[in-house]
Amino acid sequence: MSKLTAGMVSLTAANHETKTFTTTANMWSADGKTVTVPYSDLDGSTEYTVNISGFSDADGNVMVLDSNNKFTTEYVEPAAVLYGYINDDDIIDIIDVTMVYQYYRQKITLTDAQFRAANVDGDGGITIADVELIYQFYRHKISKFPVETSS
Ligand SMILES: [Ca+2]
Ligand SMILES: [Ca+2]
Repeated sequence: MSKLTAGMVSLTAANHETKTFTTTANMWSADGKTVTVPYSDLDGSTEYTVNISGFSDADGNVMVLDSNNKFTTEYVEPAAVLYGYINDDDIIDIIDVTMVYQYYRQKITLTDAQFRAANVDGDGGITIADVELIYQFYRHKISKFPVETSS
């Protein structure tokens, strides 16, 4: 009876990230009434708006964009930050100091997790102060970082 049309479903997150899915034949149920959209990798604790467009009826009339549906993903506990542990081992040593210093000197890049672990004074960025603090920790001059004592 009706010919298949490619509808479009997209999810817009509160942070404006958008994931778009174009429906294909194998997403339709046997009776042609239900579309199943597979997805993964949504962010936790995030409200998504479901935008549905592009579906048409038997006469080819295309539906009006519908953005009336929202859902919120479950809260996700943020991963604990292990301050000062930059490379992937269990010790704060000269390697960590060196890596943060090299990042500060713009010689290397850090992952987001490494950046958080390196920002031991809790300000906005990685400065020589972070390098010095990690060095002091390594030399047993301090046993805690400022970011761990505040808050
Ligand atoms: Ca280390
Ligand atoms: Ca810092």
